[in-house]
Amino acid sequence: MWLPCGGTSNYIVTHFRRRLFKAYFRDLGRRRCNVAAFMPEAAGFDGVSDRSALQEFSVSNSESFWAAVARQRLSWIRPFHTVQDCDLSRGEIKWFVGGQLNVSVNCLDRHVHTCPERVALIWERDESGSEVKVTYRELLEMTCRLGNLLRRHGVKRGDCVTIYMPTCPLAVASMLACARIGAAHNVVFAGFSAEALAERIRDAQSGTVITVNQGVRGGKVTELKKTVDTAVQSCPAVQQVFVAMRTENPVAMTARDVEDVVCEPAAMDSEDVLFLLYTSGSTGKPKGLVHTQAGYLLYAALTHRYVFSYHDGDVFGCVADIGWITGHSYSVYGPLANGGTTVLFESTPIYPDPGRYWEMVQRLKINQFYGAPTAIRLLLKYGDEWVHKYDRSTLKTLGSVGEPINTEAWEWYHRVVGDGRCPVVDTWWQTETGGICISPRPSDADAEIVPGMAMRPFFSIKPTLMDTEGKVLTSNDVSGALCIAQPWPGMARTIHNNHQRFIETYCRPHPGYFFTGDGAYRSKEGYYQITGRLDDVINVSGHRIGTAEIEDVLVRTSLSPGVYAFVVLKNDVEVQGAALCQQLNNMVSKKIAKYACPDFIQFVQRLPKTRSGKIMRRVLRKVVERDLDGVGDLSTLDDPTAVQEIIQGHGDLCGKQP
Ligand code: 6R9
Repeated sequence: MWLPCGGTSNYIVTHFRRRLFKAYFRDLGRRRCNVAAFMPEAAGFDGVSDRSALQEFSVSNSESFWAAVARQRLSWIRPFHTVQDCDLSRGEIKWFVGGQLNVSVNCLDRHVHTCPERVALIWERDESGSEVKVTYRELLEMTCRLGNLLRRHGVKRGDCVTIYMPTCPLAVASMLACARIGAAHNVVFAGFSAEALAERIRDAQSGTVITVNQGVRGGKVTELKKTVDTAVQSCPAVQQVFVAMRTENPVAMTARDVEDVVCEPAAMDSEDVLFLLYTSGSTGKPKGLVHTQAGYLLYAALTHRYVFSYHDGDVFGCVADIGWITGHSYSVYGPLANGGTTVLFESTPIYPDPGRYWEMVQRLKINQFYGAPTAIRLLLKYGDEWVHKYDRSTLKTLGSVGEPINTEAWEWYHRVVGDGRCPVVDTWWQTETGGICISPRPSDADAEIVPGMAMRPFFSIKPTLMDTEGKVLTSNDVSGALCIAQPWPGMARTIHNNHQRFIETYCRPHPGYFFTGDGAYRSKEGYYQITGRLDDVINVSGHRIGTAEIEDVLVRTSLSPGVYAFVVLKNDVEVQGAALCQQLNNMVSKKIAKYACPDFIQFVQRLPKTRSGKIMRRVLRKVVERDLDGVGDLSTLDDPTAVQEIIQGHGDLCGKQP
């Protein structure tokens, strides 16, 4: 329509503009409101109107992002004055400087004020069907009693307490009691030998040990107290050992003095040590990675909330042992900081039968299930019936952690366990990173998830790939060494008593970046896929290739093997020997390239693994190199007889006795 010049037209145009503007702002308001409903802090971030803007903001304004989140999500005794003071090249990392808080108050007291009877812990005991629930009020009482007990026995702020206990409420209360009185904890996996335990107690200079009389796992009793007795013989600094009775109901332990249930929390500086956790190094001694108070807790809480989409009232089922960083961040600190209900799993995936996880999901009405690919692969072998038997309709998110999850296992997890309706989050992180760094979620509800890919960086995480010369790879569809380009609050601060080793391992390889030691591929779409430890990269005919890539192909045959190729067969494999080798070689040749075919394939019963299921590849390499003196730290090995079998088999295969 033609409009004459003059007032009318002006009016129409302005009116039209106004309507347009209104609509525009309404829409903006809605988007803002959406992103603020997703994360309330986002309302205060300039220009952040949707989730991708929020992600960008968190990376380019990481200080403002973390400052807002820290103020909103932690209770402070004294506010911080400096958000961060970091120099990655010198390995100096400080967050929330000047701030004081108490981690146990953040995990307990503030929830006791609002909802004392909410269940904090569900202890899924080894004996299936005998779970014990512990409310926030009860857990605070247990923690305070233990805190007072430790204080009465001279444990002070800055001391280190070693906890050698199975996954149970008392172990959690012990961790929190340390946090309450300002002592650091050092949880040692209760499957480790006396020697491994002693080494960790000595290195941590720990004067106090907390343990239980006996452990029970998979129906087997282990003499934990006896192991401690043996260990402490070579630990002159140990002055006292506290022993709890595993058979006692922890809730029944409450009949003591009334004053005991109050334990004054220590005001801790943000950068005081919260805990040490030992992880095996590639050579020599295990490393005691050090995490501090505020940054670690905040990072564990935020990742727990957003990666798993954890909401109030959900039951979170992380089946990791508390002796692993996964148990620290996602069975204890993350869920409790968020006031959540968390499952403590004491058993194994196949006790009393391979339906254990799913029967538990049904009985405890678990909403998020978080486990390791090694267990998923094991259960897959037993078939779908064990899963179908149980109602899994409460499940909303499935998580995987610890190693690359191969496509077959991912698909089974998604299709069979999750009935194809739950997002599967393959979460990449390390003891060093404190919490999840790369994971498909958070992202839009309908954003694609690619099987076996960790995909997207978490808030403020800036992954960077380096080529072999140490140059930053900027394009997509490339592989390189995975580094993280800026500090984040959850990262480890040092290696206990060996800052030099910290610098050399993580800071020196790529100055200004945190070096993870893992390799990764960035896809055409910009998604990250972890290809495994860089020392697991093999160089065949000049091509660098991650062992995970070959494994993924081998596993997709109906045969299910491992690596070198060291190959573990499923029970029902009928083809054997040379014919089988040929078949495997053909597969690799077709799916990757001829050059990637293994020269030797050794069939083995099992592989040397750590307790958390990681294959100890350097042990395999040393066997092949016949350098048995050079195998390094074996203290985390699950079953040493596996190594003997492999040495024997290798000798047979190569026609020589080892
Ligand atoms: C949390 C944890 C860390 C190493 C890490 C990497 C491997 C962990 C992974 C993964 C591929 C994943 N890893 N998660 N590899 N995809 N989703 O496992 O800590 O015991 O310190 O091990 O585990 O190699 O560097 P930690």
